[in-house]
Amino acid sequence: MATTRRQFLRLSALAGSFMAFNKSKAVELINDHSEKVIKPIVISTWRFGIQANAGAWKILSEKGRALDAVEAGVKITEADPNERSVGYGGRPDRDGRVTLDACIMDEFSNIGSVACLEHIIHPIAVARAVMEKTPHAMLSGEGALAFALDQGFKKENLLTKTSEEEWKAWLKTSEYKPKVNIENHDTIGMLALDMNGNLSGACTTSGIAYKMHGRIGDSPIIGAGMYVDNEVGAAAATGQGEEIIRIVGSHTVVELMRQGFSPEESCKKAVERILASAKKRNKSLSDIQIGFIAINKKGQHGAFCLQKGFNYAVYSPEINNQLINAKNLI
Ligand code: SD4
Repeated sequence: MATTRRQFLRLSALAGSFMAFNKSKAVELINDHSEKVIKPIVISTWRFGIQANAGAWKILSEKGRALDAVEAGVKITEADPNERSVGYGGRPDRDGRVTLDACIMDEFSNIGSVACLEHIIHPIAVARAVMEKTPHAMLSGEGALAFALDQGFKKENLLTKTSEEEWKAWLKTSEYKPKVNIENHDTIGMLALDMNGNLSGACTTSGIAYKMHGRIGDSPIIGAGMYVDNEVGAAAATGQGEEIIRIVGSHTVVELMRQGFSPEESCKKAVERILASAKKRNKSLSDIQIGFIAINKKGQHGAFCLQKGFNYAVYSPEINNQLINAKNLI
């Protein structure tokens, strides 16, 4: 009942601002008396989310912490050389260097992140070490690598033969035109709600293929690539980082859930905002993808994307690790 009352009070406060809230949504919220919480639950981006979710589920189903689950889950994708967009085997930048971005956030709003990190197979674990062992939130480039080595992480070559050959072929034209849903689907974002009702999230990527060296996407930026508010919900993003950063995408999704919108509606509104912003700048988004995933405190989940082709994996007591196609805007 407490939640419902709080929602009602929030609605009353928002009523003055009819721009911010529509009436039918308010009615729907006031009628939402369900106290049912679906937990544990883990969701993650793209088809590789299935394998990653399975790893996270082992921890969640044994009453483990969401933070441990999301770290363990995305590590599976990071270590897989056949996933050409995350960690080991990821496509390099235009100089042939595999540079990794990752961030992690827990239920206490502890945050850790690494950007443009090279040679470390598990950037998410380095991000967690930044969170737990330094007074900082983000480390980048050489500093991040030095910190990782100091923490005992092993220096490795992450450029696989396949990635190197493809990059050399790309160099012949050096045409920078990422293919929607192929070179572009470069990120695993994972969100979990554990048996204690706590949320955490992780996000890790090799970024956009053949990017400029030093380019950092949305994925290591807390609030852009991923965000958790243990009172409300969590969100993660995938797709063209430059557009996601512009609206601080994942934070926007969480704030929309705070206003009472469902996870899917919140993701949709964030995608709409990106499209509206591009229109103002006369920029076409026809050749890029944007996707958001979100869960709220009740364990409800949702996603939305700019164009067809984005899916996400859900593992909960109700859904046995399945891929769901997100709805698209254009
Ligand atoms: C980036 N958002 O570096 C990442 C890439 C990605 O699907 O997720 N692509 O911009």
